[in-house]
Amino acid sequence: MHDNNSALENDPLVAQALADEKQRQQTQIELIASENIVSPAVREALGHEMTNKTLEGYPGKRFHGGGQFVDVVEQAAIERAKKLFSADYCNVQPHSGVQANQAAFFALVKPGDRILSLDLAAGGHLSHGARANYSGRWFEAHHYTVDRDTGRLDYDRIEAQAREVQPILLIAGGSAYPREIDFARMAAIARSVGARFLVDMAHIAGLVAAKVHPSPVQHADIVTCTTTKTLRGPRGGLILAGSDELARKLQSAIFPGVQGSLHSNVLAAKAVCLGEALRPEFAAYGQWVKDNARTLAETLVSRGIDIVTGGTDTHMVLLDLTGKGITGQEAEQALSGANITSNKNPIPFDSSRPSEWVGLRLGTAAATTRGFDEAAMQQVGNIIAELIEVAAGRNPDDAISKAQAKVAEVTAQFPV
Ligand code: DSN
Repeated sequence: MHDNNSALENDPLVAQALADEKQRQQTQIELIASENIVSPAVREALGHEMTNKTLEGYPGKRFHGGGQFVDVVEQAAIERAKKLFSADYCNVQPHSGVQANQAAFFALVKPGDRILSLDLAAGGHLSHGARANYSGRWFEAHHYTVDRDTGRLDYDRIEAQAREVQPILLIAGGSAYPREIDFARMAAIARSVGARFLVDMAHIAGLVAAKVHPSPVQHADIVTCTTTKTLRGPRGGLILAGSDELARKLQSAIFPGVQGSLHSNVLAAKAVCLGEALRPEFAAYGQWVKDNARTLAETLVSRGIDIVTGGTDTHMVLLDLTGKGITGQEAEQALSGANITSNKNPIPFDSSRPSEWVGLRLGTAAATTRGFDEAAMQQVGNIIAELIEVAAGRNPDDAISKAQAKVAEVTAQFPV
């Protein structure tokens, strides 16, 4: 039941949903690759009265009065992000990763311009020119994909395609590519065709911050990311650049280009999360996230489950369930029955219908924040392998209740 001393006592519906969500997070294993568990300090900033403050503009140049304390947190977030990512430019106001990308487009391309980005099924992102997204309608979007055999980016082919397409903007990064990207090579490809180069490092920002993944900041014209995911911060976006060249365009692209007033409390929470990411413990956390993903991938492979690219260099493991004869949705449901949360995902060259996708995407950022160690990740991998066999009809249904009991054991060991 919800807490009767809560400020929400007059809204039992919301109070109960919040209490239930807290309990859900405690009793399940979170493996959605875009999720994490923020610190109490980030939550305190998010729930602060600073949320009451309306402001437009930038520190020292606001359109409303009373912004002196928001200026402090926004400036701190900017300075911390610049230090963390060795960037000369940072804008911390994007409300999301999609809006950060929108601002990058606003600064670099015009409607109708050609853009070249990673195909959605191969791990790209909706906001990089997918047909269902505004970016696919406003720009002439072309997509590169991965090698059919290895599942990895084939830079020679991307280069040949870039020569053919002659994009104004080349984009790297996305939501489901589990391997390191050669940002230097991608930048060289962009330069060779006179294109600008944008990297969306939303998923790997925390790994880049921890210096356990190469940084795109010195290679790209613009880097965007979310502060959620591996960076372990509030919901929101960032824009970074290795030089000040595009600073004026990017400032006006966010405001007044694609956003109005800022989210003051979120800026405070971003400053907190960036401060946390500057601490040495965060570098250790980043390495641990990667180690856990590798352990998870190795355990699954040892249980006969195919992994796209055969493994991972990041926090992410993408299962290919073709050989199991089940869809990602069926696997997601089987895992969910035992309190493991994941998401169905396309794999390269997959169907365009989500119900037919044969991928399941897993990520280790949230479980690592809880303290899951190698033994726990092996246990999780084995539980998942058993549940996939249930979904494939090769394990009895009571395997789900056995898996549930094992999940309860693991989650009790590592409280949120
Ligand atoms: N792009 C979505 C994901 O990766 O899950 C949300 O961040």
